[in-house]
Amino acid sequence: MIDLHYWPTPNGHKITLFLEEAGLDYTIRPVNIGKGDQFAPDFLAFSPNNKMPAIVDHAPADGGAPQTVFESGAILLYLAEKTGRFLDADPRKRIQALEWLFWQMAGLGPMTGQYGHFSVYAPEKIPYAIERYANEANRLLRVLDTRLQGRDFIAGDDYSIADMAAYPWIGVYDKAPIDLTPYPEVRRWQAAIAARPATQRAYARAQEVNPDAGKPIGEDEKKILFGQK
Ligand SMILES: N[C@@H](CCC(=O)N[C@@H](CS)C(=O)NCC(=O)O)C(=O)O
Repeated sequence: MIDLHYWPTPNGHKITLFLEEAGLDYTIRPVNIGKGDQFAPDFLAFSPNNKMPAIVDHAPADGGAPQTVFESGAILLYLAEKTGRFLDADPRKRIQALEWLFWQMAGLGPMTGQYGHFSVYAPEKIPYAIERYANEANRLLRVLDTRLQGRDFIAGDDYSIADMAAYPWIGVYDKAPIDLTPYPEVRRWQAAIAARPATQRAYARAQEVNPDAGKPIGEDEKKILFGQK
């Protein structure tokens, strides 16, 4: 049994995408980040960066004490190694999936997140910041589109943790949509993942946990999320 400490955001979706695909037994432990649950000492004890997702695996492969993991990329890698799924065992294929997993963690996620912050949430509109991150998000979409040419999925023929990391970050801001018209491969890939039954189950879980998932957040939540020093 795995406890998933989760709130329905793009980084949270990555892990429900995996767990639903793999059919692993898991319990969602909601971490309402707009209310400050991420600062609870018992959460910080295993997720010291005060962010979700994080997991506690009560049945780790070595049969020992529960294993905790924070950081969505590390969680995806942990789950792939635990189950032997969604990460090719062949070293040359495996490293390709990991390249793109790290690309998402260091590039697509943070840059798109900053684009969303300055476009949707920032109290003042700073054109330089919006343009900077819009350019970077678009550059990354171009990189992804090029990678997907001639491939069903990011790492090749098979759906992998690289796809699960990237998918939730595409088309994420309804209030500041990025036009995907120039990226036909991304659109084809996005539609294929959206149609997977496990994807639909994962996003249904999101709605159960927070029916307002994906909607703009309120002023109190902004203070908690963006007022940290
Ligand atoms: N690099 C982290 C980022 C996780 C992250 O940014 N989580 C956000 C929601 S998407 C969060 O928990 N924020 C709470 C806070 O910043 O206090 C990961 O991929 O797990």
